[in-house]
Amino acid sequence: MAVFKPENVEDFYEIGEVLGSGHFGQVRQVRERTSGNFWAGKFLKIRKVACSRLGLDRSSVEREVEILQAVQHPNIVALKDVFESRAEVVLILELVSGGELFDFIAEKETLLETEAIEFMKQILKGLKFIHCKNIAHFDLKPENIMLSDKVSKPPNIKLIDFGLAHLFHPGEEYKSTSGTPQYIGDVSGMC
Ligand code: PIT
Repeated sequence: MAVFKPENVEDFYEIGEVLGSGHFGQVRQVRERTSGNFWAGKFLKIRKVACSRLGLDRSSVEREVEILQAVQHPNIVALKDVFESRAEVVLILELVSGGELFDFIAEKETLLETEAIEFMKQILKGLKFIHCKNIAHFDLKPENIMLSDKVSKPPNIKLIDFGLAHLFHPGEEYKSTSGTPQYIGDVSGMC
């Protein structure tokens, strides 16, 4: 079971600028008070009343955290810590400051075939790693493929947002919540 620290995140981290936001809440830059190091804090609102439309179920946050803890890989954003207060859970994640792969490509005049190959290799390495652990991301899109920083050459790909990810148990039937049938391929031969 995932352990969420019951302490106040602000006792340990200074909260900085907003990096992104969505239906779940916000991702903000945070600074660890002891080391001065920068991280990303994902602030998730937790549903307090079962019938409310606002916030996420604690169980879905627990699932996201358990999946992130299982997927430590250079091409997947790392989870450092999890804090929990009355109404929110804060995931402390590796800071990725290179922006979205989509914007990186859009800003360039040309993308060489060798560069495209390098990006594809890194994306597929990350995906192979999670698929071999029976985990499917289920929300892979340009916004969720980021670059670690703006200086590395070649840039390092980081897959983010495991909010919809699912851990499969072999032999168990998977019921899609979206109603969209999901094709589950057999990856065992490549792991
Ligand atoms: C950053 C910068 C940023 C977004 C993120 C991290 C988000 C990361 C993320 C979100 C998730 C998840 C794992 C990672 O499960 O703009 O450093 O929902």
